[in-house]
Amino acid sequence: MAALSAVAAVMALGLSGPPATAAEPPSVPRAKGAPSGISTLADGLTTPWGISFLRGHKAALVTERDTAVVWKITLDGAKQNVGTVPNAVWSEETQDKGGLLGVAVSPTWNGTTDQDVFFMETTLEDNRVVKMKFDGTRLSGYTPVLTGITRDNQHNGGKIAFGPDGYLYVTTGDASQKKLAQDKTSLNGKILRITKNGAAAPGNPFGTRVYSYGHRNPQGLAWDSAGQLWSTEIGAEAWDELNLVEPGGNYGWPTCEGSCSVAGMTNPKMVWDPDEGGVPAQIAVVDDVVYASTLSGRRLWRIPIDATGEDVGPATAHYNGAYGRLRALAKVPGADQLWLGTSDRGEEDDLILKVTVEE
Ligand SMILES: [Ca+2]
Repeated sequence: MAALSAVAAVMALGLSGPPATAAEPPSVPRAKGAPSGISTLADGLTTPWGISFLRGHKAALVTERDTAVVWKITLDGAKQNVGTVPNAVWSEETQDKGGLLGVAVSPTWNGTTDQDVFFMETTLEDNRVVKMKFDGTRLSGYTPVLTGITRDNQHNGGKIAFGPDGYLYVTTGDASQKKLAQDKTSLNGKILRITKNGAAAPGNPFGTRVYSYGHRNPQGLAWDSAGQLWSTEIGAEAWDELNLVEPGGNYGWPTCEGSCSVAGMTNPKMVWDPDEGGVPAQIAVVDDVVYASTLSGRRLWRIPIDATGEDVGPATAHYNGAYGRLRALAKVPGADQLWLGTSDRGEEDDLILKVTVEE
């Protein structure tokens, strides 16, 4: 019933939500994880897509989708262009879209003996995960580690993140070819789990790179305190999803969008109507509260994981429409804070916002 109540809460908020310019619904009580402050950390950006912290170094790498530029941004908001990732394509004219997507810094990066940073990009040939070196100041080198993921101008997935197990998780879209999502031999429509060399990680459910399947366009990856993986996914017309991802799980696409009762397919823990505050992009977890940024929804959702640890309670929406489309999202290591990026603001700069949440 928890899932149903979460759905009901979402629908209620969507239907009776505050005006698009309200900074925060007045009815939201102060609660664990409620956003309590927001400020601009950095400006002058163009569609930031990914954020990955250089742990212990008071800074993060931030990717720009359209320009393939990578910024180093410090906790104080100082911003430095550290280079570009080769071969990423983004063209409105030719509709070669995808661009530079996610970034993941090696968990043991120190700038000297470990300089590895990873990116996912859409090239003219494929979607791929690549490795570059970062010495703290400049990017160099370019080594593709996983190529041949079918490219698309829309459903590219693109999030990459190191899990608590030290392996790299990668979301891939179905490339607008629905059948690929159920094809366990395809890299598309999946969450992959790979080594730093792009090989299948040890212990994967099918002995391949596939960790879970039946995804349409998964975007967010984050782990809770129990080490469980959560992921947001953009659906078609009906429902977007928040999933609790188990190894080997089949998340339904294209047979199911949102919840259904097909044997062997795993239902989402929460769904959004894309027209009612949905189209979730990325997620972050702080103290077992999941936060989800939304694109057309233009709001930040706060979704508490409930006492069972396997379901979520009622969700609340914040900053409805105040900053435009919201995409890049990451927890700041060691703080009850999020970095949240605006997206696609055109003539207006995009921002990285700093959000503080209640302990
Ligand atoms: Ca699904």
